[in-house]
Amino acid sequence: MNFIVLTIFPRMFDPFREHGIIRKAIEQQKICVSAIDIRDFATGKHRSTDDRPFGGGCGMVMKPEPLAAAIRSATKTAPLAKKILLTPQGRRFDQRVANELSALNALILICGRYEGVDERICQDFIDDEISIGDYILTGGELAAMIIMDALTRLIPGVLGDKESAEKETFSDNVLKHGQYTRPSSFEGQDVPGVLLSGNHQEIDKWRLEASLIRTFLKRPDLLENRALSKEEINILKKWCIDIEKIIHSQSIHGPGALSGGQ
Ligand code: 4FL
Repeated sequence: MNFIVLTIFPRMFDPFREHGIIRKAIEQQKICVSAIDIRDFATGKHRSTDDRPFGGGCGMVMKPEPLAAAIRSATKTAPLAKKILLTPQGRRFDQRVANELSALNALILICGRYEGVDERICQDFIDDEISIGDYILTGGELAAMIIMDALTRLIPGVLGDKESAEKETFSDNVLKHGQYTRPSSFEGQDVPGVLLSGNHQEIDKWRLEASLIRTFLKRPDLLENRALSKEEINILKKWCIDIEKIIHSQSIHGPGALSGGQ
């Protein structure tokens, strides 16, 4: 995957390139991350990339000419690249969008700064607008890194055996169960015995149940979007029955039965 980032802070991407799986992916030529300085395409004495908004108001707007020139230059090196503007006004980035974009060969990621980008750029030079969440950053650079990071780990061969198979979380609308490693007892807390049993059928059962209950407690919204298997429905039904038992016992011996109070 060829990532071309257009930014006024290209050096922000140096540490991104130099660590961990991203670094390895670059070394293995699975990805290429080039950060192009929009200022290189600015003209005039001050090479400014921003200007005051027509109509007044606070903040600065990114000028159209340097951005257009930078996008045209990047498009020359990657003619088929999808041109994505990072902006809080874009469609929300999630694992689905990550999967969708990971099918592409090249992305041009345009990092806006200041109060925004001249509207004529958004209209004529952009294929897609993406937001990483409902908050305002100082610029799109971190959003671009997040997108590149999420896409890189989806590229076949980028994650080794040690890290792989993790693609499940979120794309399947269920959270991962708790994980444990040695020691089996840590500060008085023991690893669930079943995980030490070596019984893989029981371990799988425990993990599925732990995933489901965790999703129900932490992110019930995800569960609503999951196509539940028969086994999963049975697990949920078992909880329902257990909870009903508790409620039933309360209505017999329930609050007030002993104290006579409120
Ligand atoms: C981009 C926020 C993507 C959230 C300021 C400039 C942003 C952003 N997702 N804030 N770009």
